[in-house]
Amino acid sequence: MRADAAAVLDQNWTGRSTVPSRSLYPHQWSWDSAFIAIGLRHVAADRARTELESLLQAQWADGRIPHIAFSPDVPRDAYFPGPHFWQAHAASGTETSGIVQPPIHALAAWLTYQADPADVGFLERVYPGLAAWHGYLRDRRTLGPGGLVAIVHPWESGMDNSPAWDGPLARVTPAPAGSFVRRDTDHAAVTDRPTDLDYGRYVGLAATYRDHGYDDRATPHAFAVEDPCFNALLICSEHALADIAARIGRDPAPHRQYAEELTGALVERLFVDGLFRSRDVVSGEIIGAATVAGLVPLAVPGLPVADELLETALGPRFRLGETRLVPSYDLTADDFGPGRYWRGPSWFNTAWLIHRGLAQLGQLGYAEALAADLVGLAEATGFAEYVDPFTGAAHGARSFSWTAALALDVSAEGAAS
Ligand code: 9WN
Repeated sequence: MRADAAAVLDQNWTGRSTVPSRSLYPHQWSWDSAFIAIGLRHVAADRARTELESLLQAQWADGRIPHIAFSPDVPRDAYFPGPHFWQAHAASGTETSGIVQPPIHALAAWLTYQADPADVGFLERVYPGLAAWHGYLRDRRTLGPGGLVAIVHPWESGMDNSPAWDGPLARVTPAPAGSFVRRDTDHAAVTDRPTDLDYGRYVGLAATYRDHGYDDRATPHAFAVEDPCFNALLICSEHALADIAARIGRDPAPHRQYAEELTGALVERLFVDGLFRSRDVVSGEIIGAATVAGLVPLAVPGLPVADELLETALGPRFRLGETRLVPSYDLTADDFGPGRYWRGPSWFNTAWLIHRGLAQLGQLGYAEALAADLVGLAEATGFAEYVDPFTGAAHGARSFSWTAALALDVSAEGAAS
């Protein structure tokens, strides 16, 4: 498995970064690169560092790390929405998208450093960019009253088609059908992917943000949501940033303090009936849908409600230990679909995050079983993008980079560190 996983990462390496999939996603994606570095560190620590540093080359002057850094070597229409749609550039000149993805990068940088602790220079190089990234989120994306950060597009969650977005998305005027051409359905099963109506709404939202210069204060955000996965990863990364700061002789205290503030707000604002939910910032209402995003806070160090959350993971909605990996959506929901994008199937990255949480909590039986499932399924499916939570059947892209990287990580010694 390890040799096959390393071969996937070799095939998907472009010289400076790793594409998630040669067919479906031929550029550099933000949170993918972080997960990829977490696995790559075990086989090529230099490439793991380059992966993260090349992503930081795509950072904007305002601190945001865009969700896609476009490769100049790929045809401009290979992925939609491509560079001509976003019309956005990093300070370095790299063409990028204008939205973001969950901030797991500082955690990835800290884990990458631990694979080769002699290279403190790496931490010195990445710390300013990572701190500016968190600063952007804190200063520009604290849109609601409670201190949590908000996403302004479903793609920013990394769980594009989650049922949690259906309510807030219903307010969004879709871009007219025929005003754009999807490319994702060229490479993946149409029945698995988002509907044309939802896709039109994604495009409409992104166009509005673009037409306001990606200025968070000027844009009338029709979609603004506090997502538990996004905020949990910001907390994990603030703890990692504190560790990085301490290692390079800077003050860790502000990072620990922000992590503590966010943890309090996460529990107070989003923990409802044993699970973290999203909150719609526009209406102020909690969104009821029970999704895997609500289990990701298990990875937050010192989470005060971890026991209750673990009960929910083991209960009928997710059946941890009885299903393959962790389903993306409530197994008891009427609209659960085992193959529908982010509406039922299991992903390897969310399983890795929950595995990390279980290991931190000392739940080693559940953690080891999940790790074994992750490695076994990665190999059996040819490193699929996602799987059916009952049968383990492969869906989406194959030779998918984060699947290979995270299987490498959990099979490596000291994986939970
Ligand atoms: C939009 C690249 C990305 C992942 C996301 C996943 C999917 C893109 C898409 O692929 O999103 O960003 O076209 O559906 O949902 O988590 O980062 O692998």
